[in-house]
Amino acid sequence: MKREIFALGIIVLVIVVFPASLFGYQAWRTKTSDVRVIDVIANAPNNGGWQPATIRVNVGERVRLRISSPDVVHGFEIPALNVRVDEILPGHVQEIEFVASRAGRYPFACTRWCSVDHWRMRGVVLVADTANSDSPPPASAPPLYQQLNINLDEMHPAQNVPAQKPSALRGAQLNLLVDADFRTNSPSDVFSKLRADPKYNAYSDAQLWDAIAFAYFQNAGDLKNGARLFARDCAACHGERGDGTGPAGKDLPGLTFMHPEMPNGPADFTNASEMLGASDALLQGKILRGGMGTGMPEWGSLYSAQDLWDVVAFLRTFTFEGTNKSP
Ligand code: HEC
Ligand SMILES: [Cu+2]
Repeated sequence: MKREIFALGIIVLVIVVFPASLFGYQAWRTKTSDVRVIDVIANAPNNGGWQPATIRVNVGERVRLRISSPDVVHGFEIPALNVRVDEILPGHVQEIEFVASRAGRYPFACTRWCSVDHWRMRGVVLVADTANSDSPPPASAPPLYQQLNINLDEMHPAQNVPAQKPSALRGAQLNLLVDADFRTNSPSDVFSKLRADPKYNAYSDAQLWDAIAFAYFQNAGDLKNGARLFARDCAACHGERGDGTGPAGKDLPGLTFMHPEMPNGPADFTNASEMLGASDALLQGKILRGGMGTGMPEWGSLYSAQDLWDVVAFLRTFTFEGTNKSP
């Protein structure tokens, strides 16, 4: 009796289960065959960087990236397509799928400080539209610094420097809401205008500066997002406290040549006489274009316009304290 049940079991297995699993396998095959699978290797830049660094796909195509890292932990992000893998551990394969609905160039980057050269670890997804090969990319307005004709390579010392660090919190208590456009005017220019206005004669210089700090954060970008981006992308060079002492900021190519006054690293955001002479448009321009003959990377291809304004607002927290929107 036992033997018969066993034999029956074998028959069921051969007649039913095996074909069914084959059938399932076929179904699985056809399902995955309309996915374009691309293997991507993440290596620190001095080990070869992204391979491939240019990924070519078509509009509407389902793409699956299989990302692996032979060396250290990396991250992967295609910001404009909202594709993100926070952690690619050595020896693991991370898979992520996306469909690009519009033709274009979509830069991607590593989001982890994998090495001193980490910020060079970038690549691009090229999405082709095979049906309409000539569809032009959507036009976008030139950045504000270009509209205003600001020369990013000029020094921008502040004409007015406060004796103490301006405080948005003290400014809030003054009940003095000044009206100023910080995108196009530097805080120092705003101060000049207010100081020349007899309406503010009753206020001391320090009070005007506090009012400026308060007014600044009233309309500034999202400090939380700015803080996140700064910690992820900038602190390694500019230092967590913004004072230019980050470990990756040392020995940058061109820095000591272009800036003998910066022997220890890049721009110091706690330096009021530098920062208060810059409008937001100027800072945004420097961040989006990068360069300046130094190791400052460009962020315009990875950040949205809003990201750029948010990180600029966060930079102001190094010279203005006591924001009423806590980061
Ligand atoms: C690889 C190192 C490095 C990284 C990463 C880096 N920077 Fe810089 N940055 C520099 C150097 C070097 C300079 C000095 C260039 C100059 O001002 O001429 C600089 C200059 C700047 C300036 C100009 C300051 C001024 O007073 O003119 C701004 C603003 C700036 N960086 C913002 C950022 C932001 C925001 C990030 C992150 C999104 C960032 N940087 C990431 C190296 C770096
Ligand atoms: Cu990296």
